[in-house]
Amino acid sequence: MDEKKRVGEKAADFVEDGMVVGLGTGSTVYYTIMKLGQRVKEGLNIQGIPTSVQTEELAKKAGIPLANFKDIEQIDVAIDGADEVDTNLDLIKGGGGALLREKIIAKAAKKFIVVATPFKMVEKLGAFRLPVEVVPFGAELTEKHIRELGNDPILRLFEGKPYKTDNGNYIFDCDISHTLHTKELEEKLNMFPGVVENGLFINMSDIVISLDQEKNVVLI
Ligand code: ABF
Repeated sequence: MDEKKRVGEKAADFVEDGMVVGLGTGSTVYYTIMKLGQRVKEGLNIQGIPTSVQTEELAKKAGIPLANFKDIEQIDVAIDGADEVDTNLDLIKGGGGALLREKIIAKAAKKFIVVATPFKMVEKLGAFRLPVEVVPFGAELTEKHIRELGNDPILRLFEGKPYKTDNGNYIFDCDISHTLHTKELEEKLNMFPGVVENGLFINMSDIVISLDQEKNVVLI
């Protein structure tokens, strides 16, 4: 889609020679990765750190050299999509199931850039269900804890079976539409031992790339 392409490709402008780049997952950052692949062919020297198996395969196809965590000192910039972006630039992520690796890499990056078409921009987070990644062991118990918080967890399924993340975990998609304090919720959910991580990315984005009403690319 043209909007995703324009937003995704713009993010590639923030990548400079010698950088280690966190490569996000999804259909918008797809265009960032393709653009970076093109720039690599033209001589750009970067190393990518993928946030999912899917992105690892895409980056390899695009010709982007990949790094191991043990070989790098820092991640200069991470670029990723989002499911929702609010007016504080807080995010819901994880619709694609890659939230854990996405958060590890976004947190570690010196700069975190989000690529999001206008459809993703909201006043308040929560129309999209919040993905919460949980270990399969005792998942019923973890589900109960999340339910007690009032977040109506629904186990994500794939072909009739529990969906498994790249880390072998399950995802509960949770209703947070009534939540006013997202930072508090992010922390509360992660306090349950069975929860690995959740898709609230609060106070993490440095720049959001989107389109304005005239469809110009804008940096927010
Ligand atoms: C990602 O971007 C995920 O967290 C999210 O599910 C996905 C959705 O974005 P897109 O519309 O770009 O595929 O990083």
